[in-house]
Amino acid sequence: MAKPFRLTLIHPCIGRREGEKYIRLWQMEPLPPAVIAALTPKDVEVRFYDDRLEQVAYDEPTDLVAISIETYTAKRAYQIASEYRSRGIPVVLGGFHATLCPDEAARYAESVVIGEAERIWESVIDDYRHGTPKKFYQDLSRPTLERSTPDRRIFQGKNYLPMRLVESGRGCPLKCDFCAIQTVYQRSQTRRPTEDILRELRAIGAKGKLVFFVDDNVISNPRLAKEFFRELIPLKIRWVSQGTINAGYDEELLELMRRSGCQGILVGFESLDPSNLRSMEKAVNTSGAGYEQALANLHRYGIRIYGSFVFGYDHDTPRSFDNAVAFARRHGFWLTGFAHLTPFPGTPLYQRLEQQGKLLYRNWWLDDAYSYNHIPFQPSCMSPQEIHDHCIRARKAYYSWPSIVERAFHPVNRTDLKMLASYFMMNAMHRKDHGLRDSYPLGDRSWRKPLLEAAR
Ligand code: B12
Ligand code: SF4
Repeated sequence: MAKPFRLTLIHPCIGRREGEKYIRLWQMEPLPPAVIAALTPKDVEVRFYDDRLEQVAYDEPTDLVAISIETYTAKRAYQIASEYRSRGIPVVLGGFHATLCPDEAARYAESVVIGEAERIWESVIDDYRHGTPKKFYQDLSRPTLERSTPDRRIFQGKNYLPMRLVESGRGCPLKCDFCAIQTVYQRSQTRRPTEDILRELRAIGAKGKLVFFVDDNVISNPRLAKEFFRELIPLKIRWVSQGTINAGYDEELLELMRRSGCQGILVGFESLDPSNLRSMEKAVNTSGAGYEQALANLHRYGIRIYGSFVFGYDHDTPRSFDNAVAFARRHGFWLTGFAHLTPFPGTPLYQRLEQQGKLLYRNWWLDDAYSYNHIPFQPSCMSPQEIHDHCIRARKAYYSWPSIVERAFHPVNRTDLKMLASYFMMNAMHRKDHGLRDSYPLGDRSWRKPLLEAAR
């Protein structure tokens, strides 16, 4: 009998400080390797290592290694790829960063998958089985998501946060200039068949549990979102997701969100300054009746808010940070992100900053001088250091105990004891996170070899 083909899937961490373990804080089940496992032919032997939680067994025999990369994990992924390739094992890279920078990824791997894997992954396996691999695999159109139910068997024995991650749709039709989603999915969205999602929710025993729909914008097509939420009601789950502020202007949508178990959504407010919102092309935030009205409506339906702000646009001043903290506290946001603007490769923002000569590194994600929370471009409004310091200060103020306790008393946060317990746990995790991650290295600092370049 022929030996089975062996595939090793890897989910890389961002990096590691010399001699230290990775930060043990936000580790949830990673869906990309589980979807790749589901697309892999059944006769292939699949193993999975999560580099955030465990040591990768480089010497374990395998025929092919597949690594999912994001921009923040690219350097670490290339280190892992080099380890395997120095042992003669071929590596395939895929995911967001491989799609945004395929030529760069191709320097450190035998093959690169550009875009979504649903229609092409089987042919990659087949080519490797027959010794005829190609350098690039690309699906130019968007696949349907009928085969995208993750194979969660790869998570067995790994200790993830209890929250269940489920995809209901992929992509977003909007065009915020900083967002990698709009570049990768070309401002489009696809949805998984509702039956598949409901089956998956039942299979993972989601009733009564907290589910995170990882969609980039769960309400971007209100008609389809409403149909989906109607179908969700009988399952009696509790869910959180990501969406845009216009959800707050549609009472029918809000009612269905509430009835289907929505506990909260992450909303990108990005800025309180309309000129900044115009430059980032976030028109959805300036249309409609305004933030105040939308938030009052969302809260009336019991929907908690994870607010997200970004700093570094031309009209930001030190006061913008204080205003954002005050706004988030006044509205009792469950959680809030205060992030600096990050130019991800391939985005309109990156191209603009590059043309203006404002990028401080050639490829910040690979540069040894760059680390997490550093601002890789020259903002017009303040110095990179000022933006960094104000972001840290905003997080400290927002996650101070007086602010956490004050927000806990907001009516939307104190209605449900289970959610209140989770409120304190999540806020405490954020409080810890901002100190731990500051200046965190990209790539493992103890890895000193040069990255192994592949044949072109
Ligand atoms: C859930 C999520 C998180 C969770 C992590 C969950 C976990 N598992 O631990 C949390 C909230 C903690 C998080 C954190 C961060 N995230 Co995040 N996150 C997501 C989100 C919303 C969903 C990811 C997901 O599960 N997708 C579903 C899978 C199935 O889709 P997929 O990854 O696209 O996979 C398909 C293809 O890309 C391809 N593919 C993927 N991998 C591979 C590998 C191979 C070998 C092949 C062949 C194909 C392939 O095939 C798949 C099927 O078609 C995405 C946005 C998104 N829609 O993907 C952002 C996203 C991945 N995150 C992003 C970022 C920036 C971050 C942070 C850095 C934010 C920050 N500043 O701290 C952090 C740190 C990330 C880290 N790596 O440690 C960016 C990455 C951008 C980029 N250029 O890399 C994204 C794209 C969001 C965005 N708006 O731009 N995140
Ligand atoms: S709404 Fe969100 S997902 Fe959509 S383009 Fe803007 S930032 Fe990206």
